Amino acid sequence: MTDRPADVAGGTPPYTVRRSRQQMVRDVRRGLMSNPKELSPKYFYDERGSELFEEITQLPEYYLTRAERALLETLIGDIVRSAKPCTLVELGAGSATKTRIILDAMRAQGCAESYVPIDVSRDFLEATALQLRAEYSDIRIVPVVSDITESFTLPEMSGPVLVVFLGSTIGNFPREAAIRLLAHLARSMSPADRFLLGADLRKDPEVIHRAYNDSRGVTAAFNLNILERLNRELNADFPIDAFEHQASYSTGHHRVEMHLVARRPVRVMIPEIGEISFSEGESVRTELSYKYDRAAIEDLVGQAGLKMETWMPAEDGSFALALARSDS
Ligand code: AVJ
Repeated sequence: MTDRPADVAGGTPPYTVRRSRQQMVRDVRRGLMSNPKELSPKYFYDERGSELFEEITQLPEYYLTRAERALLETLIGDIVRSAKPCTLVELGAGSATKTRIILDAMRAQGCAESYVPIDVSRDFLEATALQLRAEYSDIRIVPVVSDITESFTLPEMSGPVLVVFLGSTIGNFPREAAIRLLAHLARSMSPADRFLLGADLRKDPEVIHRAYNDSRGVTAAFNLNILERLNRELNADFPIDAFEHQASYSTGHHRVEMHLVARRPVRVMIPEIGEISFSEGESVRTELSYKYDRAAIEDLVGQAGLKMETWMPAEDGSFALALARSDS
Protein backbone atom coordinates (compact mmCIF):
# COMPACT_ATOMS: atom_id res chain seq x y z
CA MET A 1 0.00 0.00 0.00
CA THR A 2 1.14 3.49 -0.84
CA ASP A 3 3.51 6.12 0.49
CA ARG A 4 2.25 8.34 3.27
CA PRO A 5 3.03 7.11 6.82
CA ALA A 6 -0.18 6.64 8.78
CA ASP A 7 -0.27 7.06 12.48
CA VAL A 8 0.84 3.97 14.30
CA ALA A 9 -1.21 4.74 17.43
CA GLY A 10 0.61 5.08 20.73
CA GLY A 11 2.97 7.62 19.12
CA THR A 12 0.84 10.72 18.42
CA PRO A 13 2.71 13.04 16.06
CA PRO A 14 0.82 16.39 16.02
CA TYR A 15 1.16 16.61 12.24
CA THR A 16 -1.56 14.03 11.48
CA VAL A 17 -3.93 15.42 14.12
CA ARG A 18 -3.59 18.90 12.58
CA ARG A 19 -3.88 17.44 9.09
CA SER A 20 -7.05 15.52 9.89
CA ARG A 21 -8.62 18.66 11.39
CA GLN A 22 -7.81 20.65 8.24
CA GLN A 23 -9.23 17.76 6.21
CA MET A 24 -12.36 17.92 8.35
CA VAL A 25 -12.76 21.67 7.68
CA ARG A 26 -12.31 21.07 3.93
CA ASP A 27 -14.77 18.15 3.89
CA VAL A 28 -17.38 20.01 5.93
CA ARG A 29 -17.06 23.15 3.79
CA ARG A 30 -17.47 21.17 0.56
CA GLY A 31 -20.36 19.12 1.98
CA LEU A 32 -22.36 21.98 3.48
CA MET A 33 -21.79 24.22 0.48
CA SER A 34 -22.92 21.56 -1.98
CA ASN A 35 -26.54 21.29 -3.05
CA PRO A 36 -28.05 19.08 -1.70
CA LYS A 37 -25.97 19.34 1.45
CA GLU A 38 -24.05 16.31 2.74
CA LEU A 39 -21.59 15.27 5.43
CA SER A 40 -19.31 12.20 5.32
CA PRO A 41 -20.36 9.35 7.67
CA LYS A 42 -16.73 9.07 8.77
CA TYR A 43 -17.39 12.13 10.97
CA PHE A 44 -19.88 10.13 13.04
CA TYR A 45 -17.01 8.38 14.82
CA ASP A 46 -15.61 10.67 17.46
CA GLU A 47 -15.50 9.04 20.90
CA ARG A 48 -19.19 9.83 21.61
CA GLY A 49 -20.23 8.60 18.17
CA SER A 50 -18.26 5.36 18.53
CA GLU A 51 -19.95 4.77 21.90
CA LEU A 52 -23.39 5.43 20.37
CA PHE A 53 -22.62 3.03 17.55
CA GLU A 54 -21.70 0.36 20.11
CA GLU A 55 -25.14 0.95 21.65
CA ILE A 56 -26.77 0.59 18.21
CA THR A 57 -25.15 -2.83 17.78
CA GLN A 58 -26.98 -4.00 20.91
CA LEU A 59 -30.43 -2.83 19.74
CA PRO A 60 -33.10 -5.45 18.98
CA GLU A 61 -33.89 -3.75 15.65
CA TYR A 62 -30.24 -3.59 14.50
CA TYR A 63 -29.79 -7.22 13.37
CA LEU A 64 -26.55 -6.67 11.37
CA THR A 65 -23.97 -7.17 14.15
CA ARG A 66 -25.68 -10.25 15.64
CA ALA A 67 -26.20 -11.82 12.22
CA GLU A 68 -22.55 -11.33 11.27
CA ARG A 69 -21.23 -12.56 14.61
CA ALA A 70 -23.33 -15.73 14.36
CA LEU A 71 -21.94 -16.37 10.86
CA LEU A 72 -18.38 -15.79 12.05
CA GLU A 73 -18.78 -18.09 15.04
CA THR A 74 -20.04 -20.85 12.75
CA LEU A 75 -17.65 -20.43 9.83
CA ILE A 76 -14.40 -18.89 11.10
CA GLY A 77 -12.83 -22.31 11.79
CA ASP A 78 -13.18 -23.35 8.13
CA ILE A 79 -12.12 -19.90 6.89
CA VAL A 80 -8.94 -19.91 9.00
CA ARG A 81 -8.17 -23.55 8.12
CA SER A 82 -8.35 -22.65 4.40
CA ALA A 83 -6.56 -19.26 4.63
CA LYS A 84 -4.01 -20.20 7.36
CA PRO A 85 -3.36 -16.51 8.20
CA CYS A 86 -0.62 -15.38 10.63
CA THR A 87 -1.64 -11.73 10.48
CA LEU A 88 -5.10 -10.21 10.74
CA VAL A 89 -5.68 -6.75 9.24
CA GLU A 90 -9.05 -5.20 10.11
CA LEU A 91 -10.51 -2.15 8.32
CA GLY A 92 -12.80 0.03 10.45
CA ALA A 93 -12.01 -2.04 13.51
CA GLY A 94 -14.17 -0.16 16.01
CA SER A 95 -14.51 -2.09 19.28
CA ALA A 96 -13.10 -5.33 17.92
CA THR A 97 -15.96 -7.43 19.34
CA LYS A 98 -15.87 -9.75 16.34
CA THR A 99 -12.07 -9.64 16.17
CA ARG A 100 -11.70 -11.93 19.17
CA ILE A 101 -13.61 -14.67 17.35
CA ILE A 102 -11.06 -14.50 14.51
CA LEU A 103 -7.94 -14.18 16.72
CA ASP A 104 -9.06 -17.17 18.80
CA ALA A 105 -9.52 -19.25 15.64
CA MET A 106 -6.09 -18.18 14.35
CA ARG A 107 -4.49 -19.15 17.65
CA ALA A 108 -6.25 -22.53 17.53
CA GLN A 109 -4.99 -22.92 13.97
CA GLY A 110 -1.49 -22.35 15.35
CA CYS A 111 -0.44 -19.06 13.78
CA ALA A 112 -1.53 -15.73 15.26
CA GLU A 113 1.44 -13.37 15.12
CA SER A 114 0.02 -9.88 14.44
CA TYR A 115 -3.21 -7.91 14.50
CA VAL A 116 -3.44 -4.58 12.66
CA PRO A 117 -6.68 -2.71 13.41
CA ILE A 118 -7.21 0.34 11.18
CA ASP A 119 -9.72 2.97 12.26
CA VAL A 120 -10.38 6.68 11.92
CA SER A 121 -11.35 7.06 15.60
CA ARG A 122 -7.97 7.44 17.41
CA ASP A 123 -9.16 7.36 21.02
CA PHE A 124 -11.44 4.40 20.44
CA LEU A 125 -8.71 2.51 18.61
CA GLU A 126 -6.15 3.07 21.35
CA ALA A 127 -8.61 1.95 24.02
CA THR A 128 -9.39 -1.20 22.05
CA ALA A 129 -5.68 -1.91 21.47
CA LEU A 130 -4.98 -1.59 25.17
CA GLN A 131 -7.69 -4.10 26.02
CA LEU A 132 -6.55 -6.57 23.33
CA ARG A 133 -2.89 -6.33 24.40
CA ALA A 134 -3.97 -7.44 27.86
CA GLU A 135 -6.01 -10.38 26.48
CA TYR A 136 -3.63 -11.40 23.64
CA SER A 137 -0.11 -10.77 25.04
CA ASP A 138 1.26 -13.33 22.53
CA ILE A 139 0.04 -11.33 19.53
CA ARG A 140 1.74 -8.17 18.21
CA ILE A 141 -1.00 -5.51 18.08
CA VAL A 142 -0.22 -2.56 15.82
CA PRO A 143 -3.14 -0.09 15.56
CA VAL A 144 -3.13 2.22 12.55
CA VAL A 145 -5.10 5.47 12.76
CA SER A 146 -6.29 6.24 9.28
CA ASP A 147 -9.33 7.04 7.26
CA ILE A 148 -9.71 3.90 5.14
CA THR A 149 -10.67 6.00 2.10
CA GLU A 150 -7.19 7.51 2.25
CA SER A 151 -4.04 5.61 1.38
CA PHE A 152 -2.05 4.30 4.30
CA THR A 153 1.06 2.21 4.95
CA LEU A 154 0.85 -1.07 6.78
CA PRO A 155 3.51 -2.12 9.29
CA GLU A 156 5.81 -5.09 8.51
CA MET A 157 3.70 -8.24 8.84
CA SER A 158 4.26 -11.94 8.59
CA GLY A 159 2.04 -13.55 5.95
CA PRO A 160 -0.28 -15.06 5.01
CA VAL A 161 -2.53 -12.08 5.79
CA LEU A 162 -6.29 -12.16 6.30
CA VAL A 163 -7.77 -8.72 5.60
CA VAL A 164 -11.27 -8.33 7.02
CA PHE A 165 -13.84 -5.58 6.37
CA LEU A 166 -16.84 -6.36 8.55
CA GLY A 167 -20.13 -4.88 9.66
CA SER A 168 -21.26 -4.05 6.11
CA THR A 169 -19.31 -0.78 6.34
CA ILE A 170 -18.65 -1.34 2.63
CA GLY A 171 -22.27 -0.13 2.36
CA ASN A 172 -21.17 3.45 3.08
CA PHE A 173 -19.36 3.53 -0.28
CA PRO A 174 -21.21 4.07 -3.56
CA ARG A 175 -20.17 1.49 -6.20
CA GLU A 176 -17.22 3.39 -7.75
CA ALA A 177 -15.75 4.35 -4.37
CA ALA A 178 -16.22 0.79 -3.08
CA ILE A 179 -14.38 -0.63 -6.10
CA ARG A 180 -11.55 1.90 -5.60
CA LEU A 181 -11.16 0.90 -1.94
CA LEU A 182 -11.20 -2.86 -2.70
CA ALA A 183 -8.79 -2.41 -5.64
CA HIS A 184 -6.43 -0.61 -3.26
CA LEU A 185 -6.53 -3.65 -0.98
CA ALA A 186 -6.19 -6.11 -3.86
CA ARG A 187 -2.99 -4.43 -5.04
CA SER A 188 -1.37 -5.03 -1.64
CA MET A 189 -2.39 -8.68 -1.38
CA SER A 190 -0.07 -11.56 -2.24
CA PRO A 191 -1.47 -14.83 -3.70
CA ALA A 192 -1.54 -16.48 -0.25
CA ASP A 193 -3.52 -13.62 1.36
CA ARG A 194 -7.30 -13.60 1.69
CA PHE A 195 -9.99 -10.92 2.03
CA LEU A 196 -13.15 -11.45 4.12
CA LEU A 197 -16.06 -9.04 3.57
CA GLY A 198 -19.25 -8.71 5.63
CA ALA A 199 -22.31 -7.51 3.68
CA ASP A 200 -25.88 -6.76 4.73
CA LEU A 201 -28.35 -8.36 2.32
CA ARG A 202 -31.45 -6.97 0.64
CA LYS A 203 -34.64 -7.96 2.48
CA ASP A 204 -38.09 -6.78 3.58
CA PRO A 205 -37.78 -2.96 3.54
CA GLU A 206 -39.70 -2.80 6.82
CA VAL A 207 -37.00 -4.80 8.59
CA ILE A 208 -34.30 -2.50 7.22
CA HIS A 209 -36.32 0.62 8.04
CA ARG A 210 -36.67 -0.44 11.70
CA ALA A 211 -32.90 -1.07 11.97
CA TYR A 212 -32.23 2.62 11.21
CA ASN A 213 -35.23 4.02 13.14
CA ASP A 214 -34.99 2.20 16.46
CA SER A 215 -37.71 2.79 19.05
CA ARG A 216 -35.23 4.05 21.69
CA GLY A 217 -33.91 6.79 19.39
CA VAL A 218 -30.24 5.74 19.64
CA THR A 219 -29.75 5.98 15.87
CA ALA A 220 -31.27 9.47 15.97
CA ALA A 221 -28.76 10.45 18.69
CA PHE A 222 -25.93 8.88 16.65
CA ASN A 223 -27.01 10.90 13.63
CA LEU A 224 -27.42 14.22 15.53
CA ASN A 225 -24.03 13.68 17.18
CA ILE A 226 -22.37 14.67 13.89
CA LEU A 227 -23.69 18.23 14.39
CA GLU A 228 -22.72 18.20 18.08
CA ARG A 229 -19.24 17.19 16.96
CA LEU A 230 -19.04 20.20 14.59
CA ASN A 231 -20.10 22.40 17.50
CA ARG A 232 -17.43 20.80 19.73
CA GLU A 233 -14.54 20.65 17.29
CA LEU A 234 -15.19 23.51 14.80
CA ASN A 235 -16.96 25.91 17.21
CA ALA A 236 -20.07 25.82 15.05
CA ASP A 237 -23.39 26.87 16.58
CA PHE A 238 -25.82 24.28 15.21
CA PRO A 239 -29.11 24.43 17.23
CA ILE A 240 -29.40 20.63 17.62
CA ASP A 241 -33.11 20.73 18.50
CA ALA A 242 -33.80 22.38 15.13
CA PHE A 243 -32.82 19.15 13.35
CA GLU A 244 -34.64 15.85 13.03
CA HIS A 245 -33.29 12.37 12.26
CA GLN A 246 -34.65 10.75 9.08
CA ALA A 247 -33.71 7.36 7.63
CA SER A 248 -35.48 5.69 4.72
CA TYR A 249 -34.77 2.66 2.52
CA SER A 250 -34.73 3.23 -1.24
CA THR A 251 -35.72 -0.04 -2.93
CA GLY A 252 -34.64 1.51 -6.24
CA HIS A 253 -31.05 2.16 -5.12
CA HIS A 254 -31.02 -0.70 -2.58
CA ARG A 255 -29.70 1.71 0.06
CA VAL A 256 -30.63 3.38 3.31
CA GLU A 257 -30.39 7.18 3.07
CA MET A 258 -29.90 8.98 6.38
CA HIS A 259 -30.55 12.70 6.70
CA LEU A 260 -30.87 15.46 9.28
CA VAL A 261 -33.84 17.67 8.40
CA ALA A 262 -34.22 21.32 9.52
CA ARG A 263 -37.54 21.78 11.36
CA ARG A 264 -37.35 25.56 10.77
CA PRO A 265 -35.13 28.04 8.88
CA VAL A 266 -31.67 27.90 10.49
CA ARG A 267 -28.50 30.01 10.14
CA VAL A 268 -25.30 28.38 11.38
CA MET A 269 -21.92 30.09 11.80
CA ILE A 270 -18.79 27.95 11.49
CA PRO A 271 -15.78 30.28 12.10
CA GLU A 272 -13.40 28.65 9.57
CA ILE A 273 -16.14 28.17 6.93
CA GLY A 274 -18.64 31.01 7.27
CA GLU A 275 -22.43 31.13 7.54
CA ILE A 276 -24.51 28.18 6.34
CA SER A 277 -28.28 28.54 6.09
CA PHE A 278 -30.99 25.89 5.94
CA SER A 279 -34.55 26.55 4.84
CA GLU A 280 -37.34 24.77 6.70
CA GLY A 281 -37.46 21.10 5.58
CA GLU A 282 -34.01 21.29 3.97
CA SER A 283 -31.76 18.37 4.90
CA VAL A 284 -28.13 17.36 5.06
CA ARG A 285 -27.43 13.76 4.03
CA THR A 286 -25.20 12.04 6.57
CA GLU A 287 -25.01 8.45 5.37
CA LEU A 288 -25.75 5.95 2.63
CA SER A 289 -25.90 2.28 3.57
CA TYR A 290 -26.13 0.02 0.52
CA LYS A 291 -27.63 -3.46 0.77
CA TYR A 292 -26.46 -6.32 -1.41
CA ASP A 293 -27.05 -9.70 -2.99
CA ARG A 294 -24.50 -12.20 -4.32
CA ALA A 295 -24.34 -10.63 -7.78
CA ALA A 296 -23.74 -7.13 -6.39
CA ILE A 297 -20.83 -8.35 -4.22
CA GLU A 298 -19.35 -10.45 -7.04
CA ASP A 299 -19.52 -7.34 -9.22
CA LEU A 300 -17.69 -5.19 -6.64
CA VAL A 301 -14.90 -7.68 -5.88
CA GLY A 302 -14.54 -8.68 -9.55
CA GLN A 303 -14.19 -5.07 -10.70
CA ALA A 304 -11.59 -4.54 -7.96
CA GLY A 305 -9.28 -7.31 -9.14
CA LEU A 306 -10.36 -9.81 -6.52
CA LYS A 307 -11.82 -13.28 -7.10
CA MET A 308 -14.63 -14.45 -4.82
CA GLU A 309 -13.85 -17.97 -3.52
CA THR A 310 -16.70 -18.58 -1.05
CA TRP A 311 -20.13 -16.97 -0.60
CA MET A 312 -21.49 -17.64 2.90
CA PRO A 313 -25.04 -16.28 3.39
CA ALA A 314 -26.88 -16.66 6.71
CA GLU A 315 -29.66 -19.24 6.56
CA ASP A 316 -32.27 -16.49 7.06
CA GLY A 317 -30.77 -14.48 4.19
CA SER A 318 -30.11 -11.49 6.46
CA PHE A 319 -26.32 -11.14 6.09
CA ALA A 320 -23.42 -12.75 4.24
CA LEU A 321 -19.66 -13.22 4.37
CA ALA A 322 -17.62 -13.35 1.18
CA LEU A 323 -14.08 -14.74 1.05
CA ALA A 324 -11.89 -13.57 -1.85
CA ARG A 325 -8.31 -13.66 -3.04
CA SER A 326 -6.31 -11.42 -5.34
CA ASP A 327 -7.05 -12.22 -9.01
CA SER A 328 -3.66 -11.13 -10.33
C1 AVJ B 1 -21.20 0.92 10.50
C2 AVJ B 1 -21.82 1.77 8.39
C3 AVJ B 1 -22.25 -0.50 8.89
O1 AVJ B 1 -24.67 1.54 7.94
O2 AVJ B 1 -25.45 0.02 9.27
C4 AVJ B 1 -25.80 2.18 11.97
C5 AVJ B 1 -23.65 2.57 10.58
N1 AVJ B 1 -25.75 3.91 10.64
N2 AVJ B 1 -26.97 2.83 12.10
C6 AVJ B 1 -24.65 0.89 8.99
C7 AVJ B 1 -25.04 2.86 11.05
C8 AVJ B 1 -26.93 3.87 11.29
C9 AVJ B 1 -23.56 1.18 10.02
N3 AVJ B 1 -22.22 0.87 9.44
